[in-house]
Amino acid sequence: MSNIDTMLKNTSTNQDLFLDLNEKAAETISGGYEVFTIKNETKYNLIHRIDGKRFTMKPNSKWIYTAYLGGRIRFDSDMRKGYIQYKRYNLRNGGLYVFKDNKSTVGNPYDINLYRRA
Ligand SMILES: [Ca+2]
Ligand SMILES: [Ca+2]
Repeated sequence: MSNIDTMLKNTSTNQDLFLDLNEKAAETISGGYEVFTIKNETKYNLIHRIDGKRFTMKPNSKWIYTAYLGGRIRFDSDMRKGYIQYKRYNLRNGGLYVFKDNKSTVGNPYDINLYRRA
């Protein structure tokens, strides 16, 4: 990997914030619903639930969701069959979230996570 590639990679990583599990405490829902965007930057078809409803998102897709029950997402972050590691986040109105490979877990090249980009 060239230095430029490395720089771009670092820049891109820094723009993605780890989700705050305590966002729930700070959020105020206006108008009774929340609108947020989720992108899938992994190579997987990602199954996830938002407020209990099941969705499957193909790689490179970008969806805008409207959530009426708080915008809580749940997904299996371990892409291996036979391994389930659920993650749950409370998404917020106006947020942009991205599914990406989780590079922080060097021992597991098969896990993904959801990161906040805006
Ligand atoms: Ca799995
Ligand atoms: Ca929410």
